[in-house]
Amino acid sequence: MVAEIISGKEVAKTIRIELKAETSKMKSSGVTPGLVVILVGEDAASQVYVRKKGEACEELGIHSETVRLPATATEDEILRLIDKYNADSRFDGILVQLPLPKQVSEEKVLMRIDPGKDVDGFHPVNVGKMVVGAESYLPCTPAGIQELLVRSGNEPKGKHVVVVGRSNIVGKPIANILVQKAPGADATVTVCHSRTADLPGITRQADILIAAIGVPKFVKADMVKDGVVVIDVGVNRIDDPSTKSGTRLVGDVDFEPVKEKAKAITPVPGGVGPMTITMLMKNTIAAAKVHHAWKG
Ligand code: L34
Repeated sequence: MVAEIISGKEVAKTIRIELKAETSKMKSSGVTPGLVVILVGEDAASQVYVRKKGEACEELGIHSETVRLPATATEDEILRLIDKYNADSRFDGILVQLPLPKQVSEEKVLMRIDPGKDVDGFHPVNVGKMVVGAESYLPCTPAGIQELLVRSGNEPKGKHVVVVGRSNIVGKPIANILVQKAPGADATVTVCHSRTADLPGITRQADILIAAIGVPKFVKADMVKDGVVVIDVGVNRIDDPSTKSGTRLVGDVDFEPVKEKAKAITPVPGGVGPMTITMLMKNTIAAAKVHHAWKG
């Protein structure tokens, strides 16, 4: 089997057209959604992601501001900034880009964000709502994965989904979302990680394999079964002297050989990444609707 390539870029484009229609309607009744993105430090990948978030806001008519703090910023400084934006009604969403420098507690920072403005879905209140299946802001990467599965005709219902990776940003939330008794979910979910015994034995059982472990080309062809659907969440920059920049983006999946066995697979770049950004836009628009009691 040679896999169909699931283009996150194309699906994201379609969703953005839908979202643009929403923001246009909202604007005509005087509501402009607003998002503030806080970026601490100089991490090169974070700079790229944050820039893309600003561009997506621009495209959809969402008011956005990016606040850049030096890597030496103190926890207190960041907490005070969050307090300021919690109280600023021009902003419906607040996002603090991760990772944060080591002197800053991620947990403290995320807990300071008003859960009603937590468009990342990282606040424990929203995490709790997600786990019990209540309505909440779903974390953007997992929400994007779910949307990509459904819109590409790969409904998770009744399927064995194997997640490789247990981060708070991807592994844990996607497992929770897909195990829910709900449309677009209803899967049987297994979560594997760095301490899993016989990991290949488990990944080979996957109907849908979600690779979010952060190791370039970790998933090899002999770790998947024929006809698997592969979602590659990894965004790893590796050296490649044959390119102009000297580097190249690869996922957590050994793409070429795995593609030969899979039914469908997401590429890197152009797979999950653009979906993450689009789900952030969706959450920001949803938050604005709540804040303005907008019924449309
Ligand atoms: N708070 N921190 C917070 N929220 C998030 O949702 C994120 N994440 C992850 C890292 N930290 C975060 C992102 O925004 C990962 N992430 C993210 C966002 C966008 C892309 C990848 C990861 C993306 O657009 N990727 C492009 C390639 C970008 C490039 O050229 O480097 C792609 O096509 O995959």
